[in-house]
Amino acid sequence: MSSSTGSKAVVVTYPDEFAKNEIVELAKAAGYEVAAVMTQKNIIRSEYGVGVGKAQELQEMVAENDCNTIIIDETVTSSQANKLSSFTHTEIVDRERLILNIFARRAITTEAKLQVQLAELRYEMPRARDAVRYSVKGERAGFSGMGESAVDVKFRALKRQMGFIQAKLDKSRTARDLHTTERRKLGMPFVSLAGYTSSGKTTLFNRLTSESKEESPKLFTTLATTTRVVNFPNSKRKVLLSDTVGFISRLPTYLVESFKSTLDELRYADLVLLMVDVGEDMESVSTKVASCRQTLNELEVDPGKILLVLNKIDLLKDRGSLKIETDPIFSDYSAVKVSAVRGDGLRQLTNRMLERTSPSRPVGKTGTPGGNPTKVG
Ligand SMILES: Nc1nc2c(ncn2[C@@H]2O[C@H](COP(=O)(O)OP(=O)(O)OP(=O)(O)O)[C@@H](O)[C@H]2O)c(=O)[nH]1
Ligand SMILES: [Mg+2]
Repeated sequence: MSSSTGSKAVVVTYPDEFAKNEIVELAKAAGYEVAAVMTQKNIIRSEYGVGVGKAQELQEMVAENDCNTIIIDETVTSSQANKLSSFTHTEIVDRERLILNIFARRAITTEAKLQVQLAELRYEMPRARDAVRYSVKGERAGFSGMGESAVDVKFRALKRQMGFIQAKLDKSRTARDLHTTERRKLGMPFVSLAGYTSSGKTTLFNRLTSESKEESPKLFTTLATTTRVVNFPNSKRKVLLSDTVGFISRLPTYLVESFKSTLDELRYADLVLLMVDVGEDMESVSTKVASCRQTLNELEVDPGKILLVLNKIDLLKDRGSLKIETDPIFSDYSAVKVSAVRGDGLRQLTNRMLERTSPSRPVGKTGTPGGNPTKVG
C-alpha cells in the first residue's frame, strides 16, 4: 500500500537486537521512515497493548518526532489498537498488518495478488467480529436484533469473498499442477529454494539459471514463484529450479496458508535447498534456521529432502573455521557452503543437486529420496 510511503513511525518492539533490527527493516520495506524505537518486555498484555506509562511515553515520542503511525511488533486486538489510537491520536499498525502491507506492495502476479487478498480477509475476520460486537453493545437499546444480524451479514460477506478468491486460486493451482506434470514427464527433477527473506535465494537462482530476477537487501523482494531449467556444465541432466517467497519469524499461520499454492512447490520438490545467511551473528542464524524449520514443518516438507545451503561465506572473516558446521542446529542436515554473489562452492552445490536428484538414488516410503545426513564438505 503506497499510503505508508514517507510516513513517519515510532516502533514498539522487544528489547533484543534481533527483534529490533527485523521490525525496523520490515517498517522500511513497507515504506515507513522509522523515527524512534521504544522497547517493551511484554507487549499485548494490557489494555493499550503496552502499559499506561508506556502509552504516555509513546504519545510524547509521537509528538516530538511528528509521527503519524505507531508500529507494534506483535498482533494486537482491535480493541487494544482502538484504545491506543484514541489515546495517541495516531494510526496503529501491528506486525501482521505491516507484513500484509509489504506483501500488498510487492505482489505483481495475479496469483500473488489473490493470495494477498485472501490473507487480508483472514486478517479482517476476527477484527470484524470485534468491530461489530463493539457497535452491537452501543445499539443494545431496542436494536440488538439488528446488531446480531449485522455480525452475520458481515461474516457471510467475508466468507463469500474468501470462497470466491479461493476458487480462483484453485484454478491457477490446477494449471500449475498440469504444468509440473508435463515437466515431470520430461523426466526433470524438481528443486525448490526455501529460506528466510534476504538469505540470497534469488541471487543463487539467477546464478544457476542465468536469470535476472530482482535481488535486494529489502525484505520480501520475491513474492511470486519463478521456475527455470538448470543446465550443468559436466552433465547432460537438467533439473527445474524454483525461487519463491521467503520466510520470516512469527509468520502468522494464515499467511502461510494464504501462500500455500505458492509454497506447495516445496512439498512436491524432489530436493529443497534451504538457504541460510551465515554472514550474520550466530544468534540471528539460529533464530532464522529455527523459524524456517518450523515453517517447512507446517508445510509438511519431508526433512529428508532438505539440503542446507550456507550462503554469504564471503562475509565470514575466517572461512576455515565456520563454527556453524559444528552447531547442533545443523547436525541433522547435510550442508554446502557457498557465496551466491562470488560463486564460491557452486560446483560442489551443483554436484550435490545432481547426486540428490539422481534417478538411481534409493526412493523412500514417501516417494522422495531419503535423507542422508552427512557433514558439511
Ligand atoms: N555478501 C553477500 N551478499 C549476498 C550473497 N548472496 C546474496 N547476497 C545479498 O543479499 C541480499 C538479498 O539477496 P536476495 O537474493 O534478494 O535474497 P532472497 O532470499 O531472494 O530474498 P527475498 O526475495 O526477500 O526472500 C542482496 O542484497 C544480495 O546481493 C552472498 O553470497 N554474499
Ligand atoms: Mg528473492
